[in-house]
Amino acid sequence: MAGNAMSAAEPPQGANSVPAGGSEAAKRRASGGHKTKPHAEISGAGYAGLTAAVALAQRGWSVRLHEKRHTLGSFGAGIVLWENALRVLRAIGAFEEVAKNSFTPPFYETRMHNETVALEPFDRDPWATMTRQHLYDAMLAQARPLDIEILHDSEVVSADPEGTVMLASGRTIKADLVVGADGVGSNVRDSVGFAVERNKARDGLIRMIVPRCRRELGPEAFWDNVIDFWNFEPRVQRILYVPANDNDLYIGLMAPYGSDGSIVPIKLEVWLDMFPFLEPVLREAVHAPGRYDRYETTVLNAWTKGRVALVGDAGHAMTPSLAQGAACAMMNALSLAVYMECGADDVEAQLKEWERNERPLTDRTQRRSAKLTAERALSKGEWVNDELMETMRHIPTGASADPLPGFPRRMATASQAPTV
Ligand code: FAD
Ligand code: 5PR
Repeated sequence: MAGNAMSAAEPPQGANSVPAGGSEAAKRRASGGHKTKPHAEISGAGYAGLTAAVALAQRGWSVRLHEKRHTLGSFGAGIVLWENALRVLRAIGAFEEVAKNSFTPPFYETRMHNETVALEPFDRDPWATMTRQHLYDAMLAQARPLDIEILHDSEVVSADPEGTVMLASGRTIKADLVVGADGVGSNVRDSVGFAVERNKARDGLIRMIVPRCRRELGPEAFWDNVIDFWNFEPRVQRILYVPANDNDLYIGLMAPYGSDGSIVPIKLEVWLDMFPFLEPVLREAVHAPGRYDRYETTVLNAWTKGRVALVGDAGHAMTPSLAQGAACAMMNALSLAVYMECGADDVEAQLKEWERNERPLTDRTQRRSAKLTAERALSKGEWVNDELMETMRHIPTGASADPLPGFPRRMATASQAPTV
């Protein structure tokens, strides 16, 4: 299908499908008026693609962003963002809007068989929970006033190192830079040809948004915490309970691949017999849309080839144990734009520099996260240390080191929380 430009002249088709860039900008491009600007084609309007688009446009690039789906939006229910991701959001101008409808629970609690084994206040480390849609909308709002053309129903079929992208519509476009931000199944990656090492974990999870059920759950203050409920007996099942704002609860139901716990819609009895105290939430979860995703790590021989750069899950998908997949996607997309301040001439050399300097931290993060996942080590609640927090505390290239206004924040009820 042909790509459809969203111009300001078209009415938005709902919250997920809003115009970005203006019709004036589109007209200028159509008449070739952007020739002095270096030009980027980006495949995939997820968090990586949006960050790259905004950061490149902020640096004087003309940008076209292709999204294969009909609506712009985000799959995956809720998300936890740490300080590094919040810093990237500030750099692209989305921090204040994101912070508004986000939450910071008083504690990050870990329970084994419903006994508290860890209770982390994170007094030093800014973090926030939110729905993915809220995060996405705030990022998209930053793209709107910039010189970015967003096309929905526009699938990138392939690309080549000389900077050409081929669309499903049959159209071929030449660019100074091609960004493959098209997720773990990236067409850009697979068509350009990178060696991919894939590691699937034994576990995966179903993610959903359900109502907070605050009253039904009970009066205890701990229902405002993130609570990572692990059970190893009689079988391995885990519920990650994450208040995302006043109304929405993000839950991740983890179970081994192929087990009864991986079935969607969830089988109530499979979860209720191990987590009876979450009954109101589980009854909601039966009807909530969700999908089981097996955890996966992908490591590539390179992130760049010629004028092509891969960013986000296309280049470095990781398990979520450290909650750093989207954070690394955003960091690498921002730093990519910083390296592209060179303009069109030096793109290939600068991409190599970008990968050489920026990649090692992501590599370490992937390894650490995969190890935690493989060992189901979050169940011990002992993952908070300087080594594992390295990525969260990293100042992203292109972001300010100034403290984030309002963070770390303590929102409520800390004094009523249980003691370990
Ligand atoms: P995606 O989000 O996959 O976006 C890719 C986009 O490209 C999509 O919109 C897709 O439709 C589009 N697309 C695909 N192919 C094409 C094509 N050929 N042409 C055009 N468009 C295309 N990270 C965190 O930081 N914190 C967390 O708490 C966290 N929790 C997670 C929990 C789970 C269970 C999982 C699996 C991941 C979690 N992550 C977390 C990681 C995070 O979700 C991903 O790393 C992040 O979404 C990657 O963003 P992306 O933009 O690279 O890819
Ligand atoms: N941490 C977070 C998360 O969303 C998940 C995990 C850890 C913030 C998955 O939802 O280990 O599965 C995890």
